[in-house]
Amino acid sequence: MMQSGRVITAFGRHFTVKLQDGTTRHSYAKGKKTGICVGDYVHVELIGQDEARIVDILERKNLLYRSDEMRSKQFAANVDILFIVVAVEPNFSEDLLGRALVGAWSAQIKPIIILNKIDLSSNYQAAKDRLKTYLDLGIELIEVSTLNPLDLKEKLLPILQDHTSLLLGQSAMGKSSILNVLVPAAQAHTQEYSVALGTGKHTTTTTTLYELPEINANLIDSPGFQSFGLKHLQLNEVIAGFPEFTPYLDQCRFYNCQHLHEPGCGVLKALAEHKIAAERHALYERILLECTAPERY
Ligand SMILES: Nc1nc2c(ncn2[C@@H]2O[C@H](COP(=O)(O)OP(=O)(O)O)[C@@H](O)[C@H]2O)c(=O)[nH]1
Ligand SMILES: [Mg+2]
Ligand SMILES: [Zn+2]
Repeated sequence: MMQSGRVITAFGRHFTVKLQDGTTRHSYAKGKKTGICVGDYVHVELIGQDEARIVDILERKNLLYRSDEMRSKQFAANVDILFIVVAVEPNFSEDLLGRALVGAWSAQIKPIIILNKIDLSSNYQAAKDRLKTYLDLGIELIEVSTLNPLDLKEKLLPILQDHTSLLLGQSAMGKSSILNVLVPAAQAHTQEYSVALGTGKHTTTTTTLYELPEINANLIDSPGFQSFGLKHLQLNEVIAGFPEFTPYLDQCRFYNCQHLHEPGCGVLKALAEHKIAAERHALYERILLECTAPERY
């Protein structure tokens, strides 16, 4: 019998699929089918009482990649909102924040920055100052402390409602603490798993989609996940990650300008006039060079 459902965990070739009746099934990919990931809507064939075989992936709204040392791997699909968790302390990386924004905007996902640990008041203003560049881009900022869980829920639950959101943050920003406030049932699952695959030992992380049924919300967490893979992006997708370039793009002399060294480039002119932040253009250049470098295997 065929049914539709959504992939809520992925672990190698093993998946958990939540069916429309609310039950979950341990599922396998049919034959050589690959590329199934958390957040995918799928068709399954039911097998026995509690297993299923995934036969089809329905069309995706978007698909996100995580980077590892070697290359990018797809890991989540059909995401509406990206929450980027930064903290008053320790200092957050602007490189990672900028990359997360490129990942979100290139995939038509709304980014929202969560500034956590606002109870640490002595460094609060410095953190706000470092965020100014991003707030000037029009990104929404939510300020929370996990020491005040009621306030945190009051601020975040209305945004989560009716959407699939992804939580991202470099370590020590408080991502697990926030997840545990929003989804108490997540507590047991936030550690990383290690499995033996074939002859070699690999450390693998499980991406999990948590449900908040009262508000029809889904929250995806991927332990150990700090940065999107961006190497698959095309030039126009990287540029979409730098919305402050937009007003100058039509001033470039060449229609295929990469805004790196070209004469008559509107973006470089704006950079020279300090209308574009130097660190932002430097990040653009780093990402673009990574995208055009050959992949290593
Ligand atoms: N003062 C303060 N500490 C926090 C807050 N949220 C998390 N922490 C602490 O920050 C550290 C890192 O938190 P954790 O949730 O493990 O961060 P993760 O690495 O991003 O998952 C832990 O010691 C937490 O207790 C907060 O709102 N205020
Ligand atoms: Mg954590
Ligand atoms: Zn240009």
